[in-house]
Amino acid sequence: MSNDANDSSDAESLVEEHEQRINDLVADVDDPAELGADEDDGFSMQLAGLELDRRDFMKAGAATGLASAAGAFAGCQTALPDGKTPSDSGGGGDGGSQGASASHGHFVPPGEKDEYYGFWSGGHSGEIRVIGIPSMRELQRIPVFNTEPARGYGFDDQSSEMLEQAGDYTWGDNHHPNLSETDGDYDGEYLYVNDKANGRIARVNLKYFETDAIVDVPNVQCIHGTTVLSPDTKYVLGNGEFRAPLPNDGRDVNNPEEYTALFSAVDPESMETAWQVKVDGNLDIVDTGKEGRWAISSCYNSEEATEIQGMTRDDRDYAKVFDIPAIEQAVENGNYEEVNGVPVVDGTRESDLNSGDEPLVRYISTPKSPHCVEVGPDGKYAFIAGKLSPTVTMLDLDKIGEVDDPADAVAGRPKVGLGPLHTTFDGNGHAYTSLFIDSQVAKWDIEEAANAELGSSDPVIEKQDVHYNPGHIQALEAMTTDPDGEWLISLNKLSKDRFLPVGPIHPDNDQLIHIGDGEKEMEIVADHPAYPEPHDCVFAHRDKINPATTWDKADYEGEKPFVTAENSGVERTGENSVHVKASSKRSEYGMYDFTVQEGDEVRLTVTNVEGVRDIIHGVAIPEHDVNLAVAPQDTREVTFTADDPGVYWIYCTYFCSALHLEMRSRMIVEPSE
Ligand code: CUK
Ligand code: CUA
Repeated sequence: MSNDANDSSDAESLVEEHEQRINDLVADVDDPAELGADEDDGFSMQLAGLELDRRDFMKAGAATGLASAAGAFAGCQTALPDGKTPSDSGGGGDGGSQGASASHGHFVPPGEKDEYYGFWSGGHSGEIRVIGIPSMRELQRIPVFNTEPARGYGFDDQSSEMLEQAGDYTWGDNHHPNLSETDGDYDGEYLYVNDKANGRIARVNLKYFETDAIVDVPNVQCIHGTTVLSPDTKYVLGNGEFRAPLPNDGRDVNNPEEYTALFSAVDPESMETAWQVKVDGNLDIVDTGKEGRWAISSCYNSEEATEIQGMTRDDRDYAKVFDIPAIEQAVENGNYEEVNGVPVVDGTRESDLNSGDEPLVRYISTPKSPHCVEVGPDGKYAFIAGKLSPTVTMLDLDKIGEVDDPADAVAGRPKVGLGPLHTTFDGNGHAYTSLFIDSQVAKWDIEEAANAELGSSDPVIEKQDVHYNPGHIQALEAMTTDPDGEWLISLNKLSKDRFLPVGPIHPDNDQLIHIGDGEKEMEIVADHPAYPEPHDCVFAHRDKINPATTWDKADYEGEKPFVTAENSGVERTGENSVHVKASSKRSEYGMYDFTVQEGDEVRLTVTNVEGVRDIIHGVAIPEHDVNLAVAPQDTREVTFTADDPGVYWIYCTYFCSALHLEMRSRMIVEPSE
């Protein structure tokens, strides 16, 4: 096992080595063959009295000197009306009136509400974060693949059983939140998100802002790109990124050429895996057309290599276009192999199912290790960012089913800058692409790109420096058929010098950028530190999301009892088991104490009988790892064993009233003899 990257040990040569590798890999679209030698990529920025390669920001280890350079940088290109740099005009993003830009305030005064919900993936925190736009205030966190004491998630029986059945992992790496759609617009019902780490897809119920289902997708190790099938959420689609033996049961471990990547479709209601498609190469990001037929995935490892040198060898990879109705037909016709209970259809290039006029999967050559796929609001084009090519490839989705050679569906390929990762839209004919290596957002004209020569940079209208190294960017409702423009978020991977230092693990930096209707220049108005590592976010106007403010007990009728003060009590259910039921209200539980026997398995059911919003009662039992959070009209249950005799104070963990501290009960565990 050799790994060249470890050969040099001092920090400086590691940086040089990385730079060299990137320089060697970043392709020039005009002539990919010629790049990769030692030539300069020609990219530099002219600053007053200073010429600095944009990527020098990647190298700078110390904040010293960087801050001033960054200021100069931002100032040089982003001309604000008053000549200030973005950091002068509110980059601090502290939410005060000083924090709002002179021209485009994002400040939401006390007592007023944001216009948009933003749902952020939490990366390896495993959670979804709800952030108000434009204030950037964090409103809520929804635990998904993690456990969360403040919400009792992973503590009560229901959520811990769900996590257990979904593989019993202690974490997940969520990247791509997607809102459910009806008629191509957000219906406010559900949010779906992937777990890249363990190959899962979860569903969050937006009535309660709570995870209500998780599927551990069979036959894949990781689910990366994830999307719902527009326009009516027929499936949740997930890309298996890591190629592995199928099934991964010990066969073919030393034959990587036999490994395979799978494209999976999950039923959004039952949350079961409906079918999978085996493909050549790997699968990275996915989006769908607006009419329910096409799903387009990127592939960065067409080489099917197992190490970085091989994965980046070729100058071309693919976009893969899945024909959903054709796949459904193949499944219906029985043209599949069942693996671990799931129909797996063969969508490799050699497959018979791919030979006719209606192939299941169309392979379209694309430069080079592409990353994102996003379909524009009118559904005409899919935009595939080149990552190691400075271009975005536009696929004409109307043509895909008509042309003999799918390559003829390529409708444009503007050159936008170095390290293009993701594209978003303002609904007025502009695309915005994040440039990871250049640390910029490029705004460009879609129709001009369709008319320009491949590789032309003419369609680029403007570039905005961001700080630093953006991944996803999202504009308001950009994934619907009717984007709202106005604001764009750049989810920057690195924050470097932008915040007070907090040790060597830095926050990410989500920057709020005013784009208006796309006719004016972009303007950064806020920096927002984000706990690592959000990848993507999605926005919905507040009119489209209607959460309940208290529970509706009809939603759990038949599953859990509703416990009032009158029916609180202890019921012996077996020789070594009891069912304890208690109501809760300000400021007492249904019982001041209850008694169980040493060794009893205790099922504890607690209802919050209040109907007043925002009055939550907690249930903590010291030394038993018991922690419930019970919202008004909700009931939660937990099962544990009373192992050791003694007295255990039960207390409420939410400061619910002036008598909150007195809101207590005693669990008395009597010795067995
Ligand atoms: S991926 Cu992270 S920046 Cu998982 Cu959508 Cu592109
Ligand atoms: Cu109930 Cu504090």
